[in-house]
Amino acid sequence: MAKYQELSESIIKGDNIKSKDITQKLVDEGVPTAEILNDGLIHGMDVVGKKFKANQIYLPEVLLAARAMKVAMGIIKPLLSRSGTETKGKIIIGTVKGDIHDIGKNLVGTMLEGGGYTVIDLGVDVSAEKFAEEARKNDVKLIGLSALITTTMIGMKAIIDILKADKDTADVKVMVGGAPLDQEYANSIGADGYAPDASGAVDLANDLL
Ligand code: B1M
Repeated sequence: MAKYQELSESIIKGDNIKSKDITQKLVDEGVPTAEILNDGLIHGMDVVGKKFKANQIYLPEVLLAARAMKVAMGIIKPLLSRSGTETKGKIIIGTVKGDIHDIGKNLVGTMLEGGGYTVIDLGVDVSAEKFAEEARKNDVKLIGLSALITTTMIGMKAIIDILKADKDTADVKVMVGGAPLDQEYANSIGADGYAPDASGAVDLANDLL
């Protein structure tokens, strides 16, 4: 639809003024947040990824696209998260070591908050030791790992192994996600679950906890 195409274009062109204005306009018009997110913003970012892969654009353009996405996300984030409701429990999330992609992880965090969980976001480039330390400190029952690069998703197994090796964290469940992952990979590293997208992560958390 034209309204989403314009929004996608603003992400592809890295125009953060347009991405902000169009998102705000769509919100004001009462367009469902999920449609703004999936048909406009994420669709635009998918095109950016394809162009980057095909060497049609380069890192600076991707950074501009990420900034345009972040600004738009700032508008819809409060609409995705639910405030003032009782929490269903604590979940730690983070992007694994060596990886600085955080747009998807942040979206997962926002949706989990919207789903009623308290989210402890460790940020990006998080080591296995840090995940284990924070799990012990915060007494959480679920950790969510995100990875966007094929070389960093391999690090997820080390995190699961460290958690399982310590009696204090052996029962902590681990869910994984990120563009290069699938259910088969999640099974192969001993993860308790895999979600393909942010809303799937909420369903999975509800199942696991
Ligand atoms: Co990067 N990058 N990038 N990048 N980047 C990818 C991932 C890449 C696929 C692009 C490409 O080549 N087509 C490629 C990886 C290739 C591979 O692994 N084989 C790549 C590369 C190579 C790199 C660099 C190495 C480039 C370089 O320096 N030469 C570098 C990495 C640096 C590092 O991390 N050490 C790099 C850097 C960057 C930027 C900084 C410029 C920027 C990131 C900005 C930021 O995140 N703050 C960036 C971006 C924006 C991308 C693309 C274009 C878009 C990623 C994104 O945000 N998508 C990406 C191409 C692509 O994926 N199409 C690409 C939108 C987001 C909503 O989706 O993150 O998939 P996604 O999250 C989804 C699901 O995956 C899922 O839910 C989310 C919502 O639906 N999900 C979970 C994610 N985590 C989950 C966790 C869960 C459950 C679901 O449970 C816990």
